[in-house]
Amino acid sequence: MATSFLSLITFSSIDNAARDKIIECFLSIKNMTQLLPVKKIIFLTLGLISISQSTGQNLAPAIAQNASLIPSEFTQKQSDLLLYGGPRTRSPLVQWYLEELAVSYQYISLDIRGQEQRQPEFLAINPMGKVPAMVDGTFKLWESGAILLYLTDKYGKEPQSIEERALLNQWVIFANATLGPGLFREDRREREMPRLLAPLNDIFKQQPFILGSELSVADVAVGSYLYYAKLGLSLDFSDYPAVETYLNRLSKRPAFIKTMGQR
Ligand SMILES: N[C@@H](CCC(=O)N[C@@H](CS)C(=O)NCC(=O)O)C(=O)O
Repeated sequence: MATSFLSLITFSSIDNAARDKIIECFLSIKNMTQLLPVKKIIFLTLGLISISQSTGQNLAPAIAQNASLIPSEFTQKQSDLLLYGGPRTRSPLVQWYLEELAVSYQYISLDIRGQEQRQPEFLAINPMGKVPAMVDGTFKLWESGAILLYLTDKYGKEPQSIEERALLNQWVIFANATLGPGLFREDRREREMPRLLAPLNDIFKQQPFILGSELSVADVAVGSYLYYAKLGLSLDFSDYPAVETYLNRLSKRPAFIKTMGQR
């Protein structure tokens, strides 16, 4: 909870004096162990109003803008997992998988245009300054594919063998290293699209998901790139009808609608 709240303060556009006062206020309230959470909220609200008056700064916009950073105790959502993303980025694909796995998490949306991803606080999480990035307890991880595979290992159905796990790696790496560039890089698209989509079409003619009858992390990785390409680049997949059907199937899933579908 403290991490989330301090992130809220750190990423808010308020001045340092106000920020220090808020942190001081938050920490003193947090340490009042005898107080019920609801009373803590009341105290914190009163504290923020008084800081707002004493510093002459209106804190409401900063807090409203960062509503997603409100810590778990306040939202009654118990989760140590923080996912950092931003508008018009690929972070919804990780959200999609978190929703499929029913893992509780807090989503922190960075202002990418405002370069929040280049601020020291975020560079301490991902020194490359890119989203998505994840913090699970004290563990930090970035690169969407690595995050997906971590989530599968921690929360997904256990692979039966090294070979089964290797197939998940294969598809996640394929999505990021081959399919993504093949569809999104204009200089490659004409040559790569038929080479990549025809075999995918053959797979989906045989089975509903990449590895058979059930959705796996492979579908989240591959399906999201196909979806981004179709939606963002208006690519015509009509030569690959089984791929179209596959995308329709994915896009009807509640976890998809809640995340990718909101993009
Ligand atoms: N291969 C990385 C790509 C990460 C990436 O390029 N993220 C973009 C958003 S989709 C970003 O953070 N851009 C901001 C920047 O480069 O400053 C992954 O899959 O996570």
